[in-house]
Amino acid sequence: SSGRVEPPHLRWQPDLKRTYDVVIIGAGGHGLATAYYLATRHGITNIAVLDRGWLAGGNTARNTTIVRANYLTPEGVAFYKESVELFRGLSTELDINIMYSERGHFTLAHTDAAIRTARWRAEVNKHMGVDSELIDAAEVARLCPVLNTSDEVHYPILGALYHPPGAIARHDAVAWGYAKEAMARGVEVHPATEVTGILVEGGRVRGVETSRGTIHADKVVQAVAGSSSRVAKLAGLRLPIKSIPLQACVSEPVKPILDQIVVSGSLHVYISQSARGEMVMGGVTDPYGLYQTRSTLDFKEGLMAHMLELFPFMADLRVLRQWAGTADMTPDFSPVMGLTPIDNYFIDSGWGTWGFKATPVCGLRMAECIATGRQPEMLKPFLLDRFRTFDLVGEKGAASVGH
Ligand code: PYC
Repeated sequence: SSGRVEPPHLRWQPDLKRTYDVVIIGAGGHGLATAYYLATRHGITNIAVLDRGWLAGGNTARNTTIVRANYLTPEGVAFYKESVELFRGLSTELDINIMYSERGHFTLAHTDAAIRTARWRAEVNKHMGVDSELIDAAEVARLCPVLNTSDEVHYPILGALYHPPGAIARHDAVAWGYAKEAMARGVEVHPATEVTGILVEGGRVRGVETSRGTIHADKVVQAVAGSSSRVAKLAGLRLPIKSIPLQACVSEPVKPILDQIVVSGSLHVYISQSARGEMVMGGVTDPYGLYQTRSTLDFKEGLMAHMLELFPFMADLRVLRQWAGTADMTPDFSPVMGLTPIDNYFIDSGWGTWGFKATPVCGLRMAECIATGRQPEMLKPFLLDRFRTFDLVGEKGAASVGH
């Protein structure tokens, strides 16, 4: 969750060529996964992945590492189901231990409305072959005994959407694995290389201007999360995306006590215990748009008030680190992927508060889109054009994060 050091097998190429087949803007998990699948599934390796910062230093480093497929819409469930399947094989495929750990995921319900949504999600999930079930408070208490299920709280737990495949993973290792395997096949990764312009001629992309000079490319992809609107603007595109800070923190490490991932959409909190014992926690998005990754006292006070009701044992724990990422929110809470009005310019954005868990499937399907020039079936619901036709994919009901 912070303070990472890049492993020695990632060696940067000092020289930037003047021409590539594909330029990927953004060396986070999504951009690197896209490069990896272009190389391994489509034989395209003349690729430069550019980043104004460093490898996986944006939202890949800043999320709370939760992986799940318990979405609300059939489109969302199908998409994240494939991601969970890919995650399960990723340590082997990338030859790096991503520490994938299936914990079981609880979305607590404290109101009748939340119970209704949980039941709805469970039914859609089961229909799509995803393991989710609505359980009552007694079952929550049985499965997660450290959770305070008493009635003597502000918001008693009425039940939960229980999703056994819910997992956590070592987020940096996911990015490192994709980077190392892509680079082993000839892909170049260039940190400290900012894209300052996008070259478009006759409705088609031709390359990018960077802080290290002009690069010509047949195809250009943007995978820049919180910077999506700013980068798209360089290409002349206006996105229906707001960038909003999302804060998180970890406690000092303690011995294993919490096995599960526990989320309350109503209380705006989520928590899991990492392999090294830290309680990894997050809460609601900030109430305004901002390109800033500072932490606030207000966030921690709100988060801890609810956390202590759910897990009274945490009263003795101290906060060890805190940070924020920048969530690129769409109006329907679903991502934007694939083709754009500019030929050969592709977009991967709109992840809001759930991009990490999409890393493998997004990379795989974006690579397919870029290689074939066609929108893959699975990505059709997520076209940018849906905001023009008002064909939205409403996923707000599946958010773990309050907004
Ligand atoms: O979508 O599961 C999620 C999530 C947890 C924290 C932020 N997003």
